[in-house]
Amino acid sequence: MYSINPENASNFVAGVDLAFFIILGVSIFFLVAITAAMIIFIRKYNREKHPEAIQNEGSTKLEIIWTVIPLLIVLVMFYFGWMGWKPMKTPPEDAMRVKAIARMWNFKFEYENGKLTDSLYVPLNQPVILDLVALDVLHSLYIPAFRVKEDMVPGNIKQMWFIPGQVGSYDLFCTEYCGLEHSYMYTGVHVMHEDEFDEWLKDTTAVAPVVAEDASPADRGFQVLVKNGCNACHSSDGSKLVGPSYLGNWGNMRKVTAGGEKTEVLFDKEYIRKSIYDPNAEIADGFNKGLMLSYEGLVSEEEIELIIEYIRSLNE
Ligand code: HEC
Ligand SMILES: [Cu+2]
Repeated sequence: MYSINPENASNFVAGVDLAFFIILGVSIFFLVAITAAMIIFIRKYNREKHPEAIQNEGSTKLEIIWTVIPLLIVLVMFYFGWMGWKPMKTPPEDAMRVKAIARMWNFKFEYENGKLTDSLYVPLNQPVILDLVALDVLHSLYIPAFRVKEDMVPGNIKQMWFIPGQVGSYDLFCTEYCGLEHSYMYTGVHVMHEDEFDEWLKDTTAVAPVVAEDASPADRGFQVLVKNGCNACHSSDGSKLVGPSYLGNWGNMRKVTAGGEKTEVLFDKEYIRKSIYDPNAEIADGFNKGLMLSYEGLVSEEEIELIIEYIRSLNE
């Protein structure tokens, strides 16, 4: 149904590369031609040979030539660019859908059965539509090997689609500067054979973090923090990142701003729970509002218990 060149990583490679090489070819041609004309003119019309300058009062013929020829060239460029770009905007109806969720500073991919992963997995030769969700600021999802790139705009879910054409792993990263740890928004897309992919998709345990069953609650709590990308903004050694460190606050009084007023609250279970589900209700002193988003629905009550065990263990 969908034809694909097996040499290509996606169905868009041929179209984008054709436009790219045509534009590159035109540019190289003019670079050489203009440089050569300059050198020839310097030799031919220099002062020794032409002591008197000649004034040309215009030439309609020349004006038409240098308007029409460039116009034709840019129209050729436009045509190939358009032909490479247009199919990107018309995804097929029967494509598989994956939700790509970006937040400072990681990607999450959610499949139709609820499976959640850090990197993208897709089946070979099957069209895939990504619904692009940005939770906080502008991000942009870029898969260079597939020749696809699209901005991710908060409050405006855009789509991107492609048909992977070759089994393998390719780079996938954020290409819109989105803050301090933008460069960490770097992961991959893994193209698998269809039967392999179906097996993988069914198995919802395969990507659960590898933590030993008998690990202590604190260790499991740390894994929850890793899994959710919390450590991009919070350290465990007392250093100040985007948010406060986990270290040294447990059981103390915390200066916060709540409802516009400065107060103090006890740094306890309830405060941690509230900080995760409703981060902007009480803003820790010295930090900014609006950077941390609620993890309600992403981090469960049980996982919060484990996080609390971890934060508490830092005091020991
Ligand atoms: C984009 C950066 C960012 C990410 C990601 C982030 N946070 Fe935060 N967090 C902040 C900032 C900034 C504050 C301070 C402002 C506030 O209180 O809302 C904060 C505050 C907190 C506090 C209160 C700390 C204190 O000392 O008062 C806790 C607890 C917390 N975050 C836990 C988490 C957990 C757990 C996660 C992951 C599930 C997480 N954060 C992800 C930025 C982030
Ligand atoms: Cu980003």
